[in-house]
Amino acid sequence: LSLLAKAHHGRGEEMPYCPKTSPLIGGPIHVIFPSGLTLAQVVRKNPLVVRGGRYRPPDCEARHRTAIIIPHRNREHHLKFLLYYLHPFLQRQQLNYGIYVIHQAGNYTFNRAKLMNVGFREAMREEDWDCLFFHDVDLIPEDDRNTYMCDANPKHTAIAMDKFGYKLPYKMYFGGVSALSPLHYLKMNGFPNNYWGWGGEDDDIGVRVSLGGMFISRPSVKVGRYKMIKHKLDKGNDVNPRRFNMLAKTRQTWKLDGMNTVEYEVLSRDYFPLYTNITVHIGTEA
Ligand code: UDH
Repeated sequence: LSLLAKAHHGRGEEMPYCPKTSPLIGGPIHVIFPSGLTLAQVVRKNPLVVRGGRYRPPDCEARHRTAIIIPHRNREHHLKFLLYYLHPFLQRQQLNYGIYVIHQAGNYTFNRAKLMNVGFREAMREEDWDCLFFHDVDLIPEDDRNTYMCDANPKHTAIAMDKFGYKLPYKMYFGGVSALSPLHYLKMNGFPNNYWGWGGEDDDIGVRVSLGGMFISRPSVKVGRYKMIKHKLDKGNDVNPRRFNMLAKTRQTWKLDGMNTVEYEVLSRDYFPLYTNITVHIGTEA
């Protein structure tokens, strides 16, 4: 393989590829939530991040292109802390990356998984990402060695959260943060569109991984550590009482509902300094 990457990035010069393991990775991160932190301060701390929350390493050609997809409504406070930690974290990993916040318009019941489908399509429309991280807004990674790149199989990275005592809560758990390549995503027909309200969709997604003929890959528990920003169940995201019935039928429904059937209307696309915001109308329960 040539040591020099082609100058397809438009910067006009050829640059060496970044090393396989970034020399900037430092290991554990001490996560605290500074009071009074503002988005403007986060912008100032990240001078190399450009419009829409995009970044590429300044002196080497990244080996990986990762999009972060964040489902969102009414959690600006959490988003600020996530951006505060995530931008430097991704930069230390020498990634070419972009951050997309998929904002559900209106007050109807929240639908996390459908927002991920929207994020997948809208992010891929802009760039040939080779990995997508589906990322809850309230989970802060606590170790740099948790690399935001894809594996040969769909990867679940939020395996050790503080709220579960830094252990996997159950073997098939696939919630919080996961990483799929476009090929993985399409093999499992994306995520379900019809889990409205809290719960079940993450387990459905876990089942889709195996129905799509794949396995769940995971980092070690030392590395896949996350701190959750404490909060209560949101208004408009009540526990979904149908989740167990729906989950029992994933095998019958996964090919009929997912990326091949997702319908939505983008209301706006804003290229903010730290992220691309896509506000979307995703409809209501059938
Ligand atoms: N989300 C929003 N807005 C909402 C609901 C959910 O942005 O109104 C997003 C956000 O990215 C969040 C994710 O969807 O991280 C998952 O939703 P969640 O945080 O409500 O789910 P989780 O299982 O928490 O993490 C459940 C909170 C229960 C609190 C119980 C207190 N003991």
